[in-house]
Amino acid sequence: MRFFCLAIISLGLASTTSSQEKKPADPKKEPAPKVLYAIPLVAKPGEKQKLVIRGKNLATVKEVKVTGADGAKLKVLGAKAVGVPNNYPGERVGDSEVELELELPKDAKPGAVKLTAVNGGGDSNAYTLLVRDELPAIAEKEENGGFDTAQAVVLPCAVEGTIKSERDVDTFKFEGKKGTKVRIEVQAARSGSPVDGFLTLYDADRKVVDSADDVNGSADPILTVTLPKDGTYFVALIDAHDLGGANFGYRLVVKAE
Ligand SMILES: [Ca+2]
Ligand SMILES: [Ca+2]
Repeated sequence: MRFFCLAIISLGLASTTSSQEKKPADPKKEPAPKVLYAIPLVAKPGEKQKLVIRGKNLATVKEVKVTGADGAKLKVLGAKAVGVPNNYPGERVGDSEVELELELPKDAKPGAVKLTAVNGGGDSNAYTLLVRDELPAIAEKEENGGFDTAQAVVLPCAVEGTIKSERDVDTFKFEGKKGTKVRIEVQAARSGSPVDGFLTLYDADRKVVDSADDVNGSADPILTVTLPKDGTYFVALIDAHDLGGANFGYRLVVKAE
């Protein structure tokens, strides 16, 4: 009887020891990567393009998966750590990047294409790539820092631009008709861009018609304005914190509703 009890106790101890050995902690395992945003921010369907994805723990990434676009081709060209300038929010700007060659099919759908970076620690978040839609795409052209150098655009359009340096102001102008309801929207922070957009609409007399900063819980401003008269209107976009850099991309959609 006594022997029987001892046998049970010793079996119990043995089983505890072996389950601890099955789950060893691995202090050498690196943290999984995190993808914050793409440079350029907007991808073009149907074209082979170079793209950089910026984020955290990306320097050791050798594989990036693309989903949501049948027939998409992706090649990793390289990965490295990058510096974060002083005063910049490291969590938003990222400390490493991967360079890719990406070819999306012509029918790639906005909102559907996702990129996942893989390192020894596992998979990153699935980053939703901003993809061009049916709106005419326009490249922002510097210098466009004021009323006199505003870049002329025709509605509807989607400007692809960069807040290229600290205190960069990007100004656009369009011809409007009294009573037209215009929607001006920045797409940046929702796609992970470090840009915290601030939009101001001015009339031909350079008087403020309306402005917007953060809308619907996002740093991306949206302005919806019924134009008060016929004439030229100016749209000025800045970063709300006066930050900027080559990786501060945005898409600015201007259209009549
Ligand atoms: Ca600019
Ligand atoms: Ca904002």
